[in-house]
Amino acid sequence: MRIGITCYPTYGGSGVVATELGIELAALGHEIHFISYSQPFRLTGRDDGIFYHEVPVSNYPLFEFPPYDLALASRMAEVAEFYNLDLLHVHYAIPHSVSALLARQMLAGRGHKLPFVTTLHGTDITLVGLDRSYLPITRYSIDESDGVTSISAYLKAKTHADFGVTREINVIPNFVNCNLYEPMREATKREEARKRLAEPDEFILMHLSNFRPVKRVIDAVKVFAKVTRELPARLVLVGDGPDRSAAEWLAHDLGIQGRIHFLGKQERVHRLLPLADLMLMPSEMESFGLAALEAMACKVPTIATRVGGVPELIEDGVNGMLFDVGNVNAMAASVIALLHDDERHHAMRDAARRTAQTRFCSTLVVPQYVKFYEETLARAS
Ligand code: GMT
Repeated sequence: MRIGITCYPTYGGSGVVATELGIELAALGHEIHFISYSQPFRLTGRDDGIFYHEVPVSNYPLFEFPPYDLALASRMAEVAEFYNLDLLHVHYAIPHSVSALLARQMLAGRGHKLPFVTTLHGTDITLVGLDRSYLPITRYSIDESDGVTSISAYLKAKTHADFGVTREINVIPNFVNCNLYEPMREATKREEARKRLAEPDEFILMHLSNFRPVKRVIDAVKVFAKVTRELPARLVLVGDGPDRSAAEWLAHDLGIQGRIHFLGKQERVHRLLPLADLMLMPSEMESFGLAALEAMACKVPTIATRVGGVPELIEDGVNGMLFDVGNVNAMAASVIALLHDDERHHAMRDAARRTAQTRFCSTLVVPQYVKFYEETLARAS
């Protein structure tokens, strides 16, 4: 198949999923065309069968807000026509599915069928999409999509309930490449790599996000502050975003800045994650929680909040632990108890990897997308 993929190319889980999907599909022999305003950050240009088309957004003094959605629709239609695309797959409904709808209509007039699939990721439904200025058009573009998928059963139910959408939505969960995201096999290599972050007797806690308020990175620092009073430990914060400076100030005020590494945005998180003992994901909301899955594939259990689609991934006490949002005392107490209990920690590490391997590996999930495309194309023809 020749597939056009549109996503937000900067940091964010939906862009990661879209990019990894494109890479996996290309490896299966499909031709993939990314259409976006900049190259998706995890796309290194290394793969055969992958093309990238930039969307130029020209400005004009009259435009206080340059109309990206229109430029995107034009580019989608152009690329589809020029490369004879079979379908478009847009990630995050706003505004991508509206642009895809326009592109489909533009081409229909010229006898080119261009069905599109919309994948719902999270705040396009739970936050931004609920804004009255976006809700009617988002609902319309979801209804008009040739196929709709959501990344968790939670998000599917939310879309039906909050948007009044009645159409079929297929749940296709987030996935991870279990051969790339894996534990470090050689203990000596792992010990060697950990030395760059911590002393040999110290535990490593990690947090990976785009530091938006919804991720509650401040809670991660608060949990760590309690843990480090009881255990030798370091906190490694991977990513960047609006709450980074607040987290830095908090670390400073608590006198623990010397025990925290702020690594900023990192391209090769699959090399960092296996070095951790635990992952912290104290989010206000996660429709799935891709960062936790990536950690789990590396044998790193996650201390997470019981929100959104997270319980579809994390089984409390088995492959990770779940808490109420903001309950930093309970999170810290459980981290301390778990790290004191080597046997339990090991069992949880094994269970985390097993969950990733048996339910969320790209080899299991990507074929679900391929099947869904085939069904969508058959319905649209
Ligand atoms: O919806 C968002 O907040 C944006 C999106 C992103 O680009 O980071 O995150 C969502 O999509 C991820 C990939 O499918 C999920 O793993 C995240 O849980 C989800 N974030 C939220 O629901 C807050």
